[in-house]
Amino acid sequence: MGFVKDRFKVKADSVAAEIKQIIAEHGNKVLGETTIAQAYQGMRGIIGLITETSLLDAEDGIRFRGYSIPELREKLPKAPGGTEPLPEGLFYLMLIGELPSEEDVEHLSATFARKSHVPNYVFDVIEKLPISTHPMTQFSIAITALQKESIFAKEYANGINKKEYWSYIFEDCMNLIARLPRIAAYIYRRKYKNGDHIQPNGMLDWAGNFAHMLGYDNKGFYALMRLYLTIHADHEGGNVSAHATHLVGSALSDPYLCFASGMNGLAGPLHGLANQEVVKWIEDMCQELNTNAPNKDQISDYIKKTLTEGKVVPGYGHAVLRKTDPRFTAQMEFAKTHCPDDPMVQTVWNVYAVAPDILGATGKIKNPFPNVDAHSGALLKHFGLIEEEFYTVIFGVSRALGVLAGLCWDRALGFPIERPKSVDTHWIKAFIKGEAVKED
Ligand code: AMX
Repeated sequence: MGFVKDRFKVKADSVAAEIKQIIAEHGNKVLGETTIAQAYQGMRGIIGLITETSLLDAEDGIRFRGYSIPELREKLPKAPGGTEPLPEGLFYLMLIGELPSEEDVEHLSATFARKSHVPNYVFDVIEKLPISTHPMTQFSIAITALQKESIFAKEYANGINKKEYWSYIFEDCMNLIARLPRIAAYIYRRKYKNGDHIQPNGMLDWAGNFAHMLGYDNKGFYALMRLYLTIHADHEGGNVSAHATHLVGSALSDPYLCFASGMNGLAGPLHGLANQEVVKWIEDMCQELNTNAPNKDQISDYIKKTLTEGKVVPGYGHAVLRKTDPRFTAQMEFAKTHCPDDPMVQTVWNVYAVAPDILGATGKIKNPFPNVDAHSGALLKHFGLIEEEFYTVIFGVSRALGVLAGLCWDRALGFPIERPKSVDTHWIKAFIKGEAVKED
């Protein structure tokens, strides 16, 4: 795998030594209290995970190894003549902890291209599924089928020293990342383009080749894919897709099994499926109002109606963020350059103009601002990728970069099997009364 793997090992050894010292000297220091409400309500705010790749601040948004999204758009290497960062560069940053050089990114692009072959039996598995199967289900099944290729699983079965786990996990992660665009594009072309598949172009970067295999060979779409696959890659460790990947990995399941689990979580409407839901919500609104350019009053009424019907307004709200998501802002800036007059893009902006006040006025929605999913669908639609059921798969291809870099760190740092304590409501009632309850 070459110098990236060697550099990762050097970094990981040094961080592992630091962590050992931190635990020895400060292991008993209290990180926070846990309340009954937190135990019942999704564990919000409990610090119980270590994720080295990125850190989320409620006000500032996501930072990857300390770098914000605007900084990354400026500092990460770009394709020749390109305007947006190459996601391979972000992967390097998350893995190694330092900004890559142009050569580092070229090396990763070439490595992914070289490793991208997908065995035919995976396509056969996809072909056996009904064409109507949701693209995320097809994606998850294909990733699980590919598990047969896991080097870690084979070596583990042969018997390996704990100290070597990280090395095989690393190889599996690289192979899986390399193969995902081909699998995703295959699912897209099978479902929406009559199985008219497009062969990979090994000269292109990871995102450019994905755009090419999807069938959108234009500069604007290449730029969108590079931006999209960069900004969706990671959002610290507690979100469902990252946490699921990490949790399953703690049982020493190989990266294929872990990532399929993460994708099954990303497929939920409160997580990654929200990008598809946003487009459906806008289209339903336009259909009901019989216009493709609803005005702000009409949009306000439709938001209120959605709330009255007990539904969520997709693309708004967040478990941690308390401001407009910088990933939304990055896409808005991209749209201002590439497609400011697109009717759906304009509607996204008009929703943004009115939704925060209405959602805020409910008094219960903690974050009335847009998240990443509020904008992405309108951009994809603009470039002709109109099949919104596929959007979460693109999110998933990107998310692989973060969660699999995280998995490499998990094994390199020797993290143990994850097993938080759970209790039942009987236990909680006894605890409230101050009675002792027997624990496992
Ligand atoms: N529309 C309507 N109601 C909303 C809302 C929204 N956009 N966001 C939150 N609420 C409601 C919650 O459903 C909850 O209602 P309840 O008390 O009746 O159960 C109440 O407001 C409090 O929720 P919260 O603490 O503000 O949010 P949360 O941490 O529980 O949930 C999230 C966060 C993202 C699931 C939620 O905001 C939501 O459902 N948003 C819409 C779906 C969406 O856009 N998801 C994508 C998130 C980003 C991602 O992972 N890709």
